[in-house]
Amino acid sequence: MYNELVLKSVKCHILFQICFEAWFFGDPHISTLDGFQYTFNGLGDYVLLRSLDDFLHFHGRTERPLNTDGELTNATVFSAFAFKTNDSDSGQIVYDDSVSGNLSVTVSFRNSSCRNYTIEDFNEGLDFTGMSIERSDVNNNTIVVSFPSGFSIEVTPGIKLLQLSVSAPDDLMNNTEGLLGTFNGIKTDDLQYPNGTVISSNATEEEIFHLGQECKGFLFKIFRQVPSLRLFWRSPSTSISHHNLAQKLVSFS
Ligand SMILES: [Ca+2]
Repeated sequence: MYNELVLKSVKCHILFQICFEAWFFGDPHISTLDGFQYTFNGLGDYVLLRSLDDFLHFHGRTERPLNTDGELTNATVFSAFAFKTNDSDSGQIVYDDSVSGNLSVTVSFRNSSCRNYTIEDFNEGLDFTGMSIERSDVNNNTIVVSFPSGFSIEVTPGIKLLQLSVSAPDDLMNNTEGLLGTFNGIKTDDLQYPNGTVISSNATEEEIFHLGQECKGFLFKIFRQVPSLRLFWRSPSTSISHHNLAQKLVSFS
């Protein structure tokens, strides 16, 4: 971890940018770019971060993992991420234990063709239009996606889930919405409905769950308005009908 932080600091220093980081683990515990931490139990596709100028789009998908008997568990975990900017190719990283390294990467090029990769393909790093992807030289299970703006994501496979770390340049401040928060240096306003209504940073898990459902609804509204922003082109491995079970999965205390 120490070496990783040093490496990021060096990278940011070279870019003359201050980096802010967000991260989350399984049964998603999210830490926003402003450092607000919460537990999120939504099931489906969500806006993790969208820049208000509509340039950067970063989505995440949660699913219910299978247990050793092949049955769906009552947990939700992040299973896929998708990302693009308005002048880049589109990328998708999916947890896939049938491939080496458990990460299946698909890049959809601006000419509408696409190609699949595994982590070994990024040993030397590959440059795409508007983004680059490389295997981390700190943790060789990790894929690092970097955009020229300084925004970068690191995806690491866990046990039937994906872990994520995000670095954002200060240029993104006052220009984000989504589950990674309203990035402005203020922790207490990170949980906002898409209409801008702020909910309390002391919100219950149930209130946060409903916020997440709004974020999901917002994602679908974006799709209706701008179909090209449907970043995921692979269906979830669990049926869409399972999304209706989301409420039942969460036992709010
Ligand atoms: Ca904030």
